[in-house]
Amino acid sequence: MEKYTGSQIVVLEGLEAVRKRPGMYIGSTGSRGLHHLIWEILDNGIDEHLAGFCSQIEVTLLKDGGVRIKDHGRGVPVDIHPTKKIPTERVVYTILHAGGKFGSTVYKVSGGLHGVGASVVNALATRMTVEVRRDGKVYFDEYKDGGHPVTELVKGELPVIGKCLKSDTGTTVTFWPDAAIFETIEFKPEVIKKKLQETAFLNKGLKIEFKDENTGEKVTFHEEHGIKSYIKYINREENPLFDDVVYIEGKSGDIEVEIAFQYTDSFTEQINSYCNRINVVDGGTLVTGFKSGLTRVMNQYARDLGYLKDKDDNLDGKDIRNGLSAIISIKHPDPQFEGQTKTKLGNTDAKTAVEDVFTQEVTLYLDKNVEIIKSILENSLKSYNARKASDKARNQVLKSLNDTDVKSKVAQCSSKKPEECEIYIVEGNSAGGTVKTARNRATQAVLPLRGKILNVEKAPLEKILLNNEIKAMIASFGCGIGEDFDIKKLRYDKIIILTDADVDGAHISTLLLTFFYRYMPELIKEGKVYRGLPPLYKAEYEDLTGKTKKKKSEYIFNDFELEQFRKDPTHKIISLQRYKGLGEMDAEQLWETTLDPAQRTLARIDISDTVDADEVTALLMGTNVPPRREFIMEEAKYAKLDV
Ligand code: 0RA
Repeated sequence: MEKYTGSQIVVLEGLEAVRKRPGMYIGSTGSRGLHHLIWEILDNGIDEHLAGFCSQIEVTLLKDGGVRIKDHGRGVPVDIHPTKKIPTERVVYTILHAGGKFGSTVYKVSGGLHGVGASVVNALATRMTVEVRRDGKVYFDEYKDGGHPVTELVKGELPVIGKCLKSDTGTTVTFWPDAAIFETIEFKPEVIKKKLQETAFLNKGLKIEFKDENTGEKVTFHEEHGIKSYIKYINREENPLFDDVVYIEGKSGDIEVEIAFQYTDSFTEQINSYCNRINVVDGGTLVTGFKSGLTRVMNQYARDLGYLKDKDDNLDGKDIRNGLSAIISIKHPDPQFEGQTKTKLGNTDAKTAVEDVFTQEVTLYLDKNVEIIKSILENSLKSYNARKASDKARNQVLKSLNDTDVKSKVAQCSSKKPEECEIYIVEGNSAGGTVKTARNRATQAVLPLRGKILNVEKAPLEKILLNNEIKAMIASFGCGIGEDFDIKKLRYDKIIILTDADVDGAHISTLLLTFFYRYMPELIKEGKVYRGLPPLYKAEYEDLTGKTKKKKSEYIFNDFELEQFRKDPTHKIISLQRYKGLGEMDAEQLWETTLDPAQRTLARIDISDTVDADEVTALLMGTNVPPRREFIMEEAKYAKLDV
């Protein structure tokens, strides 16, 4: 082993600091921190790509737990460093570089945990080897136990272990993470592939190969169209409003801007932003610039194309971003990352740059693609109208929730423990009255509905929400509505819709479910909504199985069951009562058939993606409501659940 010179000792003290507080350098010593080691080495290769010298990188998981990252860049310089007097390669891998890259002219990477330097990886490895291919020679260096060099220098220089073609240049780093530092040293192929895929999208043209020697898996990531392909990938399971992905690039001062976007019929907004390829999860100035540019441009088009009649009328940014998927990727020479996690860009010039480039370039594109503008604007207007209507309605509803006439509609239960409480929403005042008498007052609340709620096919949304019964539901559920909805505040474990088994009953429950889908979709997603299944018939019969005839009675829940019952030779039906409605049952009958948790049958309402929601929505709600593919109702399959 080599004797350390004075300067080497200082160096190793630096790496020792990394080993003492690894979290400070790589965020954590868990799986995330472990993978960070790979990203750190990978970044060096990507920098070479950005500088125009590297078009391929290979990442290989070795059988012995190591990982190898081979780039085809220029190769780390191996000459003697002018001040440190050791091979530059050793400077790179043993001296801490706080942010920024060693004298590199490419875009500086700083903030967060990025660009802490390859020496940090060395510090946290039991072993690391570096092979440099330059000038037709293969140089080699090796470190052990947290960055201690173990290769004997030859006349102060790195040993040459072989020859290669002059054109074959690059750096291969292999390291084995230290199990004494990390909670786990198991690399996860899925995590790595995801990162490599993202890296390929953000570095168009760069070919990244992944190999896992443990499984023999081999994948290549290579995206000729960069972030444009990224958008296609993000939207792969959505319905785009137009086929094209709009792609924009340009420069403003020193700042390079690249933007890709597309719209889908979903109701979400997804903007992924990157500065110097670092995902700025919390956005910041670059996102603000994009948003304000988009809002301005779209409002201008809306006015020019006559979508906005009043010159003071404006589409809200929120409406314009409805269904938007966008990637913003900028390169900034001096990024300032802010916030606790350093995941928000702070540079104000980034806002101006993105806004300027976007506005200028997108206009050039959209002027030639009027169909795209139209579909964006129509989509925005749909959202605008729906939001206006529902905001107004919601505010009115929320204001009146504490009115006594709203509160008095619900017969509450005495328990305040949501996990044991349920609420029956019952069709008809008379049935409601019977349920109130029959129920378990401790845990079962009742909301009787007077007739139909409203003909929602015709009524505008705000009217639906002004309905007192709907208000009573919102008030008694306790979890708000729409954007303010919070399922954690729900006062009941089950919401049970109880209607007559006829057309009107089916209609009422459809209206209720539509309302839930629209404003409280989590209720259905979380499986909180049920349909109570009252019996259709009560049969009095003689049981012929025994020697002595016994008179018995049985509730029958549907026509299929009735058919089976009739066919059964051991049954001699004396009388058959058909319940035309819940109101025909007395309290005792209602309890034992429909309310008693030990005997009743409930059908859980679930969501299925198979129905075309647009049609269902249009049918049920008229034209005032934007379609939502996510929340599609499916009538409960009357499978008997024992709940
Ligand atoms: C500084 C200067 C030069 C190359 C590199 C750094 C470099 C570093 C790493 C780390 C991993 N792979 C790398 N590839 C290149 C250019 C030196 C020259 O040829 O002039």
